Amino acid sequence: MSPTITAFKSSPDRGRGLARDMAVRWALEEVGQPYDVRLVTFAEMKEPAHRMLQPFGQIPTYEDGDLALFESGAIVLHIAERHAGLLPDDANARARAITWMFAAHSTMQPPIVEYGMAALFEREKTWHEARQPVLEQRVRDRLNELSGRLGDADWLDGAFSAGDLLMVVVLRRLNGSGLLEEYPNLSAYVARGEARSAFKRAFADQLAVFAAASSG
Ligand code: GTB
Repeated sequence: MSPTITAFKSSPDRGRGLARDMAVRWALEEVGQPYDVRLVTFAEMKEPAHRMLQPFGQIPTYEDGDLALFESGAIVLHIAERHAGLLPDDANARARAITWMFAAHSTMQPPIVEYGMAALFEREKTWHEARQPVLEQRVRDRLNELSGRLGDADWLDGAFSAGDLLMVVVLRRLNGSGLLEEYPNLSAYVARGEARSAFKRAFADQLAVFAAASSG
């Protein structure tokens, strides 16, 4: 039996691959694990049945037999531990790759999400104009540090890993902001991730869902 994940029936990102099922789809594609998708509306995500799987009423979730998981990072880690291809065999290299997964979600993601949310939902607030440069600088500080660490390497620590997968997914949220473009090595890093065939398949699949919802 293939695992089943949940995703938006009609994603507010209009198929740009920014919703968090993207990381899970990409991980499953990287390891060659077929999967099913159950599409949910915003209303369905708030129903008790979905909250049994995801207590915060969000996507994505992951079900495989009697295992049910939520949190995209935990799901990607589970996939990476179950299948070859996303974590190195060497114990220390594996621990470092997992560290990069946490760095993506715990260190890079918060200022990036805060910046994106402000741009999307707080434009009309009286304090928006004063706050935006502060949020922008917080993102720049992190990008600067990450850029320095990546240098001219292809990936963060040797071969492509689940750490790179989550980092690329997080950095993609800056697409179109102009901030990522200030760091040519990070732009190239994201482009390298997006050029992977597994990414392309995952992206095409989530885009097809949005296209179907828009045409129906
Ligand atoms: N920490 C959780 C995880 O990583 O799994 C966060 C999950 C999450 O934020 N899910 C969002 C959700 O279900 C969808 S992805 N939101 C509904 C709700 O909370 O009611 C976040 C997202 C939404 C939209 C865009 N966008 O339009 O660009 C990008 C990302």
